[in-house]
Amino acid sequence: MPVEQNDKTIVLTHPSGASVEIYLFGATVTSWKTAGRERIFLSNKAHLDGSAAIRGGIPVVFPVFGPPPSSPPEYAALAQHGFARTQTWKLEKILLDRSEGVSVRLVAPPPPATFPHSFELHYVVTLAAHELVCNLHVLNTGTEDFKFQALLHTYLAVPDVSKIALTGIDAGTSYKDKVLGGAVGAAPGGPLVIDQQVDRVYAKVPSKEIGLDDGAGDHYKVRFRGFEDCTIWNPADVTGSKIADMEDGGWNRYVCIEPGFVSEFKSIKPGEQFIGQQTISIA
Ligand code: TA6
Repeated sequence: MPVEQNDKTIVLTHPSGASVEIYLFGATVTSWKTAGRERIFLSNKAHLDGSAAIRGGIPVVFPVFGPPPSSPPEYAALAQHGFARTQTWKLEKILLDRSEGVSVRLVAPPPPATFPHSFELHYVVTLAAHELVCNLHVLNTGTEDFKFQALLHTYLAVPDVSKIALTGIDAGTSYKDKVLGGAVGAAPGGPLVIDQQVDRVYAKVPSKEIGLDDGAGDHYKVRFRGFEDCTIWNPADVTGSKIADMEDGGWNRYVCIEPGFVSEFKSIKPGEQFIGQQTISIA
């Protein structure tokens, strides 16, 4: 069976042998295997019982990224990275089940009562032989404009983060450096290596494509549409060792490449839909 569900997870299996596991809690992709290898980092200390957002995988960040803004009040009251990653989603439909791809659509429950906005949130995950596509759909079902931030917080597994190289961040792309208290910089162009903690929100990345050389022979491309920004995060030992649900030394075994719409808020009109897409392929 290419799509199997139990009370906690959905597992998609492709005829090539590739597979994806999605937790209903947060609609969090927790595993993506191709060619017999795990491509997604999941901390061995992650809480998988719904008691906290899952550490690792691909958490869905919505409707705010990072700490919430100080106003309006219903946004200010939100938790870091919003509520979508701690809601229990449902499998709504199997969209495709063939060799070209196996695809499912999940739907989020209504938002908390303290967030009185009308919208529908769907997530479509499609698995092909060498590719994983994640589409976040936000539909404004209300009568007023609806504003939000959204991001896919993808933890890609790498053997040794100090040996990787990231490409595709065009010279001059402006970024906010959260390690330096939000200082603004401009990317120099050329490959980015992780030789210290990195937490940067690159705004409106022109290429909309980040390349990852994992330093051990694998090359990934992370392409995005709808999403315009991309956060690159690795906490290194200095911050990673303080994260309670991070496995020992885990920070050395992943890089977060996070396409999103987060450098400002996206606003959609009544009846309008936003689709943020991330495609990860193995070259
Ligand atoms: O996307 C990067 C980031 O916002 C970092 O600042 C870092 O704190 C990380 O997300 C993890 O956030 P979390 O709430 O999952 O601990």
